[in-house]
Amino acid sequence: MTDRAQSAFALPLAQADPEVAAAIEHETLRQHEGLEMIASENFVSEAVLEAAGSVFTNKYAEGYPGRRYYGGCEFTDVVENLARDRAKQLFAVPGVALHANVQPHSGSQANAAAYMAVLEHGDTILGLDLAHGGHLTHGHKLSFSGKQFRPTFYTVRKDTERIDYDELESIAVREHPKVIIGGASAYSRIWEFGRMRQIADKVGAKLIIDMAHIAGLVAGGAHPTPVGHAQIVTTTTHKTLRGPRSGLVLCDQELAAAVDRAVFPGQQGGPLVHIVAAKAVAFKEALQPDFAAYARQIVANSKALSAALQAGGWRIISGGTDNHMMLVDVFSQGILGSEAELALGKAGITVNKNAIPYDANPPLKPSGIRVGTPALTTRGMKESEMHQIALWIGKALESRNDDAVLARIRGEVGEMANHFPLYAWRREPVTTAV
Ligand code: DSN
Repeated sequence: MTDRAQSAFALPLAQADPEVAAAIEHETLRQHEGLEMIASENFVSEAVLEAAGSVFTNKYAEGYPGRRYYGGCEFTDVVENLARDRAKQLFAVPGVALHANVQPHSGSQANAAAYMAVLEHGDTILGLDLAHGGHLTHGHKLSFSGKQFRPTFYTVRKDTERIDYDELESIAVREHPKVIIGGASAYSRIWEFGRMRQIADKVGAKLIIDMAHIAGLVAGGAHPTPVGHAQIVTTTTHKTLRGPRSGLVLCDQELAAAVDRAVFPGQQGGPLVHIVAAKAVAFKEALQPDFAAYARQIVANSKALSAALQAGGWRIISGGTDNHMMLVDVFSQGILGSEAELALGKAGITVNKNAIPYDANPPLKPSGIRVGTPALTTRGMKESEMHQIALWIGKALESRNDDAVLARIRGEVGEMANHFPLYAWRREPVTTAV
């Protein structure tokens, strides 16, 4: 390496690339100053952040520990084995011989691998309709899952806005799926995994549960586990589980070889070793006793927020929540989800517009917003903060066309956020408007 290249190589980001450095600084401020209420987002610990930014980003490691296609994998094997062992420990169920694959880059790739392990092209799958809270990879026509397989769907009931397991059973009997998929991106009620396995067994299907949204609640004992019911469980690692953005597959030992082959070389090449290392750290954190308290507090905060919004006159889909999130039917008060997202954004509260079941409005201008509590719970907020946030949400939506009011709320939000600091290097109260 020449001296000139050597010196450029060693520059800190702020000097090497001021534009990217500024964007990171602004994003840091945004995360610190606002209220992050997107149900699928969270804040990782300093330790997870450090592992994700480590020199493992430089390493290729196709294969699995002890069976690699590259040299120099001795330390990669250490972190991948730690991640696998900790994932198994975290989701252990007595009597279940669990296998873990920690290499999927994302939840979508975890799902693709799960399907590849047990399905042939053209097989029938049965998942929760995207318009009723399901996920793209559960059979949507624009996703690989809807193109490679024959997708069929179950929905929530119109009156209860909850899954009707009797109806799911009738659909399964009629459609003969080879796989039934449970799990959702926008469903606030407890899943009956045992009932789903009975239905799957009745029609000769395998049960795959995508627990991405609730994995942290499962790990912390705040939601029943799908392990022991589903033959394959997939998840992302960055939502309630509070790890880096990535994926994980858990399965029975008898499917271990098929799942491993489906992840690599079936779906992916080299794993992202820095992210595998960060997953190992996150799983260790989730194994600590205080993670169970965290998971319980996420749900307590969600219930408190839902009740406070209802007290303010807002309709919550299915009448409440059992988990980390809720769907608010803002259109019942004449407001589009897109308008609500914009107004709340101006007030420093980040949520996403979301379709509600049986939505008459289009996806980009739906009737609802999705609101979640995992990230604010990580910051240490509790029920009293949720009550205040419900008041701000109500005021911001009511004043959605009044930028002065929204700016005033944003100031109050920033003040509260400063009492719940995020990262050590961002501890000083932030006053700079971005
Ligand atoms: N995009 C994720 C969510 O927000 O729920 C699901 O993958």
